[in-house]
Amino acid sequence: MSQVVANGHLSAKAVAPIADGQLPVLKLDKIAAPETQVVALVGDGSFQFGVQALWTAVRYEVPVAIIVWNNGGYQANRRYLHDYGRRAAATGKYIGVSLESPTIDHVAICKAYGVEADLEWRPVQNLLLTAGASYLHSEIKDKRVYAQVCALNGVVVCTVENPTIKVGANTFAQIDGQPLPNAPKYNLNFTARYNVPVGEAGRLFAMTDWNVQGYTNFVLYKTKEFYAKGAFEGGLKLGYENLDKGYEIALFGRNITNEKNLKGVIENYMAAVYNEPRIVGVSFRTRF
Ligand SMILES: Cc1ncc(C[n+]2csc(CCOP(=O)(O)OP(=O)(O)O)c2C)c(N)n1
Repeated sequence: MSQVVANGHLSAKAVAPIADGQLPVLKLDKIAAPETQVVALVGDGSFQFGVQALWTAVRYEVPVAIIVWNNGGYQANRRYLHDYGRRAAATGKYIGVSLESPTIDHVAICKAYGVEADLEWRPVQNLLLTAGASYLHSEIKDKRVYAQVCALNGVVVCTVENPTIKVGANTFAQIDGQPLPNAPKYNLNFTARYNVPVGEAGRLFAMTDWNVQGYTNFVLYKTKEFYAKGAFEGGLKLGYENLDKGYEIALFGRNITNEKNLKGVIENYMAAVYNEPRIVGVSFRTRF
């Protein structure tokens, strides 16, 4: 189930209190109904009124999506100013309603709060570029916490870089300062899609997608073996889509550069789990 929350500033006439659509309210909606997918559609002006809610959302891991409608100003107020006394209309000076010079970099704001950020750009017709970034810093802060390390029949089999202690036959590493396992430090995504219209409802398309993952540790302790850094994977899809009839046929490739990326480990056996090798295939998708 999904629910879209609009904030009422879609037209200049709908001057609902900004608070109705403010980010803190959305966050509360999500906490009250965790099974509901909450999406904030928020003007760039309104976004500024509750931007600090991003911090709370990240701290308490409240998953809301936020779409910022960016018209570079408080358009509703500009409209009022235009009508009010007609002075602004006569002079062309609309004071206090611009959000430009400096331009606000919303993606950078989100990154600063530790939120995932996405950017969509259509530089020319039929070409869509998207970029996404997320950053995550996790750190265990407790000198008293230890984790059992890779060992087979009492013999340590990997190269542990934390201080260790032995308790009976088992070896434990002190993991103070370590990041959480399987939590990439950052994720970068990039996609590009180009459409060539064919007739009324058809289009040929070419698309590519790329993902790069920052340092990812697969266990609780630090080793020379059990981590990945800068792993990347790319995909390619060439196809035809008919929007009227609702089908798509495509030739696709996954992991097209055939990267071998470590995805997980079986510690005691020093065994590695890798990603899928390059896959090339044909796909057909339709709607019923
Ligand atoms: C809490 C609160 N403060 C101030 C206002 C006055 N106000 C109404 S609309 C608006 C600007 C909204 O700007 P934006 O979200 O960018 O939407 P736009 O009008 O540009 O579409 C302001 C400041 C309000 N409605 N509520």
